[in-house]
Amino acid sequence: MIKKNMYINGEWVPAENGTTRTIINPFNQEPIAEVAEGDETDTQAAIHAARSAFDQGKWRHTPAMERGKLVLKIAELIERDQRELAELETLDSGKTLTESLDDMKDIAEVFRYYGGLADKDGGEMIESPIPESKSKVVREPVGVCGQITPWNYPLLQASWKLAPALAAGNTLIIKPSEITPLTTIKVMELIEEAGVPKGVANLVLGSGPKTGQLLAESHSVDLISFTGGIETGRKIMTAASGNFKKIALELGGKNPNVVFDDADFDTAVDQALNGIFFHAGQVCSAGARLLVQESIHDEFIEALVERTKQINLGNGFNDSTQSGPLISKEHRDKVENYVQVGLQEGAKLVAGGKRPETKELQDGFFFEPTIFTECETSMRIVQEETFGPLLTVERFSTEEQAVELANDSKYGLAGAVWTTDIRKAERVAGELRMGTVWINDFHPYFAQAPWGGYKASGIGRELGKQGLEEYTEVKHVYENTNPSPLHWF
Ligand code: TXE
Repeated sequence: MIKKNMYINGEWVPAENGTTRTIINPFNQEPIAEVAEGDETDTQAAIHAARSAFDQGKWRHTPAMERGKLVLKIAELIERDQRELAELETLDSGKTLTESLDDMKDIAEVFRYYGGLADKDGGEMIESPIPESKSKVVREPVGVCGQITPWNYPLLQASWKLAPALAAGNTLIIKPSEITPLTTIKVMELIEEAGVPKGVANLVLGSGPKTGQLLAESHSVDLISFTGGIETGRKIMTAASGNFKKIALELGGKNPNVVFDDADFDTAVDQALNGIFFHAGQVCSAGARLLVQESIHDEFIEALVERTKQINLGNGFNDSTQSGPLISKEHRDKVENYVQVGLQEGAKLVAGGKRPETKELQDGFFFEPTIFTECETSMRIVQEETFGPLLTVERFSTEEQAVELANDSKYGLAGAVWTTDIRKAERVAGELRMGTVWINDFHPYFAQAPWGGYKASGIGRELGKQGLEEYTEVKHVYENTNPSPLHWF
């Protein structure tokens, strides 16, 4: 069994009070690891280490090019160990190994992108309106960053936070989800191997209320970056107000996938399936709300249901598996409960809606890919994030109605539009109130483009240039080149 500790001030340490947590495989509930379970005392020690490393250490004064090289080195180490990392991710999250291997490639690219970007912003001279003066604008690291990540893309989400924070010269404390810490622990080992100075990157393990909450509250932390659920996001925002620390929140979505009748039918069906059922719907940008134009509705649903029934659930380590289990018992309960909600609201269940009966899947947290048709926008199953393999289908007749329905949500993370009329696609993309809009595609994201949400989907952006800027403060330095008395008084 894997046994792991926390990484605080360059040392691997158990929890101060000796507590540990057993990590289980969601495919069969077998224990796979025993890890330290920290609390406020350990979190405080990590904050102190990061604070000292920022205030007294050399890290923030290290030339950006040197920091960039270290981040590039981490990318290389992730690539070297990608197989081990992918296997750990599949063990811990249940996702397929193919998917985990793809994640590791993306993760290495995220480190590589920010490693390369570290020294590209040399500040800016601006034209001062005052004679005999110089004015420049520079970016500096924010300071100590608290980073809290979820369980659906454990290492991917961590990489979006770790790489830019390090490239920009910050010190940090990362707290992965208590149920999926294994790949983040392994990457912290790689960060140590790469030679990042002690105290710069710290890892705390434990529950949200006992560790993450303190990161959000502490006045010694300058920035909190969180990816997770909307209710936890609200708590973090409130806690962060104590010292007005910078906040970055990614809080999920209920993302519309809009299909017009002139779309390439087979491609749109195939991608609608992928949009929702990829990783059992446990994706913040899952296309959980399908909006289909009236004229093709019945034919589209028929094709979709037929394909949905063929999805192969199983062990993420089997090549034939297309989708793994849900992450936990609690999470499956939540998804299962939404099926009852949908039925009570009058939606029509046309696929799934229950746990699979297959014998080999009984010990895992599996749930069948589920589709509800005849949904109304006002229904809870349409408005609330299920975060599981549950698709709701609404109908629309006109372009205006499609836009109106798609925007009728408190969320605004992502959405897609399918049509062969590119002018229409661009009009609709322009009207959607979302941080990402895909035209004739679903799910692509990459290190070079910003990711984040409008409305209740969050605050700030990760990835892209913006993802680095989030980890910087902007300073204006003004110099009078010919100082003389004012004689005002
Ligand atoms: O998330 P939490 P949960 C959504 C999804 C899911 C719901 C709840 O709808 O069903 O959220 O999932 C830490 N202070 N998303 O309960 O609690 C926690 O330890 C500080 C969307 O698992 O938000 C973990 O590290 N931190 C999402 C992290 O917050 C706290 C991905 C996320 O857990 C804390 C995951 C506290 N008081 C779930 N309480 C997305 N945006 O992609 C918990 N945490």
